[in-house]
Amino acid sequence: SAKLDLPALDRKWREKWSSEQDGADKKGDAGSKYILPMFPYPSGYLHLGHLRVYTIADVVARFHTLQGSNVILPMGWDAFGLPAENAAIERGINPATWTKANIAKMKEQLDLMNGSWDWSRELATCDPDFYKHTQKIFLQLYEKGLAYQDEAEVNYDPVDKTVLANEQVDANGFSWRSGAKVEKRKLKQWFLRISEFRDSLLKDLEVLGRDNAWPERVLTMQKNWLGKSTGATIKFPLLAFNQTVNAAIEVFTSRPDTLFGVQYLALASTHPVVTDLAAQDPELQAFLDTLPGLPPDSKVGYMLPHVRAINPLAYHEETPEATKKSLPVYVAPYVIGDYGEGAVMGVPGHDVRDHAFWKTHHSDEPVRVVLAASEDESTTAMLNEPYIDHGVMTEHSGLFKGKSSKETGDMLIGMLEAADLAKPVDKWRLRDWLISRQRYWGTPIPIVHCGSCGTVPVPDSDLPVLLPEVDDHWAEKKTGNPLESLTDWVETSCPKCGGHARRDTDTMDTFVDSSWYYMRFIDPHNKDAPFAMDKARSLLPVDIYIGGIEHAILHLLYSRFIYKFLMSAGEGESAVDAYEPFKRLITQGMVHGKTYSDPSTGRFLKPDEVDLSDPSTPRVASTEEQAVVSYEKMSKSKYNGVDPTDVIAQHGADATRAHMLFQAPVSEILYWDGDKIVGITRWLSRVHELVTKVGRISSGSTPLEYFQQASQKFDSMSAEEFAQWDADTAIWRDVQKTIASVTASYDKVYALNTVVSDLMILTNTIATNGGAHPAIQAEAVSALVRMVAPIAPAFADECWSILKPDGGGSIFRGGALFPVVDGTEALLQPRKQTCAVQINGKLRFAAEIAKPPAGCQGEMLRHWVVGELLKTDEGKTRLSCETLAAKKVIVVKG
Ligand code: ANZ
Ligand code: ZN
Repeated sequence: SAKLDLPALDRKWREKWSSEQDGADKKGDAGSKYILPMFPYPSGYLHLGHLRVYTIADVVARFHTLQGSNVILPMGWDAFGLPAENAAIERGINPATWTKANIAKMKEQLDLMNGSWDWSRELATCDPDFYKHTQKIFLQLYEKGLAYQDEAEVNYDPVDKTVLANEQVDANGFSWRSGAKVEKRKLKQWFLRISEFRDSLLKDLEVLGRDNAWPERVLTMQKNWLGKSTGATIKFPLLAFNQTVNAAIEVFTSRPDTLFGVQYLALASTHPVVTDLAAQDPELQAFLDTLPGLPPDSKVGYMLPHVRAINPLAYHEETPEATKKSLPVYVAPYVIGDYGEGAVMGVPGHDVRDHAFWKTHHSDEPVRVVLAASEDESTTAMLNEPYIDHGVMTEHSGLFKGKSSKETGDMLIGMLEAADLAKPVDKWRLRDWLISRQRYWGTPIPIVHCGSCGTVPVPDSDLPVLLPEVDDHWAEKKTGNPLESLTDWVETSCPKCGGHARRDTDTMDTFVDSSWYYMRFIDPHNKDAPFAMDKARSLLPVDIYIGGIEHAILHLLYSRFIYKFLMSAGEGESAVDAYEPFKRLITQGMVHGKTYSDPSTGRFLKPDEVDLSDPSTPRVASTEEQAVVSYEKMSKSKYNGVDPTDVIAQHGADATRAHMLFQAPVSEILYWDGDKIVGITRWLSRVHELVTKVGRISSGSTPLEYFQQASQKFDSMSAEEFAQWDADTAIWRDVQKTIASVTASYDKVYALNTVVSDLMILTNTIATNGGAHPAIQAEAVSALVRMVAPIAPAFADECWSILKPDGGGSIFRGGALFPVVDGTEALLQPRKQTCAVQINGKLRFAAEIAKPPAGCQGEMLRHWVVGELLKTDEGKTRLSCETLAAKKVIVVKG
């Protein structure tokens, strides 16, 4: 047959799809399915990583369409953010222009991949129609006390007079743009009170863990980020020679059982006691000045000269002497300022960081061990490693010696609590969400500041607060946040008193936009509200969410928070549902590219530096040495990037899609080797040959009816009829098996690579069983085409048009066309009968064999029986071909 021109099929069918009327669809009745890949940032070009996630999403969506679901598969743009602002500054244009042009380009590229995107729902977060509602959601949070202002530290560039994002500060603490040493400054910033939702954010992870709905890895990361830690705060009274120091320092510990082993205290550099003392201690101040830019695990420390602390257990007379000694107090950067109490009790014997710190500052003093795995372990040895597990208390623990450490911890807290020296508490690692950005390209915060009324929300009727337009030279003139210097925009009147007021000049973190965009997709044109609640109730949550593991923490956590807030609003305490935005989460792996390097220098080779004249042994062109081939993350510096539009232009979108899926399970790294696509093209050509061969044959009856009839005359089949039946069932058994496995792979396990391999095997079965009844072959090919369709949609529609010339157009608009297992299974099994085997007149065994057809007689029957016996377990062990060949075989019928 003529060579299959896959790119031409793409064009032909894309045109048909876009010209077909939506109304012509046969709607399935399997309910709605909302399938969503994480929306892209419009960087301006589509890479293979994009292509991978969007292929997975489209394949899953098309599968559900073919199963009769009303599928929602929207696409939009995560269009605000720093990269656009930077790119625009670099190019001397404004971010809006740059972003819009990128969206147009990427939309074109996305359309090349044969995706079934519902563009009628398209949105861009930088569009006022969208961010008006981002502002509304902010104000709803504000009303409930969940958006508030507080002081927070920012990176400040004193030359550009601007706040920098963390990514704009290099590893040594210098500004990426001005090169100035970045300062830490305290500024009033907006926060969202995500901490209010931490209990349900933690508890509902359990729901997401059921049936592997979310990957285990993501659940663990979410859990760690929330970081609930159970323990106690403990007071250490101070022996201070300085009046200004507080009477006690409080620490948070998760291991009160180690209290006997405390050998020092350590304070964060921002601890109030440190701040107080630094005012009178220039040496301490000098130490503090060296801290910025130090790695967080640095073990430097400064011992406060005039302060010592007392272990609260010292007041108990049974406490061992060692524990009664007063303790040095350090300032140490390994203590985090805003975790717990910003202070730790240092236990070198049982904590890794404390151990390292102690060894640095007290290398000649012993480490005290107060618990061990068992009671009789020596506790005096100089340990090289701390014992960090729970266990049994040892001799340094006074009265508690021999008790379990867990029990001891509880008892110690109880004891100290009675003396007001401790309190059991939970601490969370989760901080409130700082959303203020001192940047132009984001959603303006809809607040005005009035001298007499304070912070005033912009009234609903004045929304959106539009981002003021800037010209292409906006970035040349000013440094800093351009919003601050746009006087016309900043100066406004107070909505409350009408007096003079100033707009808030911060914009929101783009994670705010992406925390709710998936909700907007279900009601994208709603003018009054972010979305209608009844639509949300029927179409949310998202059934399947697909995206990169890099979003495993922040994006998903913020989305879960905002979803819980919006969906539970109004229901208050009575809300019992676990409100979760994404029922199922698939995290796709990265795409790595084929990379060549020079074995002698290790340098990556450019395409024209590689000699590929023998593709099996690539060589360094200049030296003819064999080049080293590896797969690496695609990047410009490794010359291993692949432009998906080139691949699609050459091989067609369908083959590209099938290849992407076939090469690796969705969650694993895909090692991209474009040379291998030809294997896929060959397979699709074989499918196409089968389609043209069976053409428009119709069986007139369903396979079920066909095999039912065959079953009725099974006992009287002639040998020829039986041979026919055998070929027919061989194909149909495989079709049935493949339908079951492929459906499960598409639907439950997302094993899309095995979908492709299963379908390849079925193709082979059909091609090698050319003797089957043409109608059965045709049915098998039809099922094959419908199973291939989600992966290779244009190709499948082409095949469908050959099989069903007046079937009403696209396979995807015909309702529930995905094949289902049809109940033939029992009919496809040959009838069995018991066959007793005698050898030399003695009964040796009996086995179940397939019943021979009626027309099978004489020599043919002997062959049949022997052949069937040799397929059975007993036959395999008790008979051998040689015995059978040597002896006379007599078949006694019945
Ligand atoms: C003494 C101790 C002994 C500790 C021991 C651990 C093991 P999680 O579970 O992550 O909450 N810690 C407390 N506040 C800190 C701060 N601001 N910066 C750095 N570390 C801090 O960790 C709780 C433990 O982290 C606490 O328990 C404390 O060290 C330390 F064998 O107290 B522990
Ligand atoms: Zn006012």
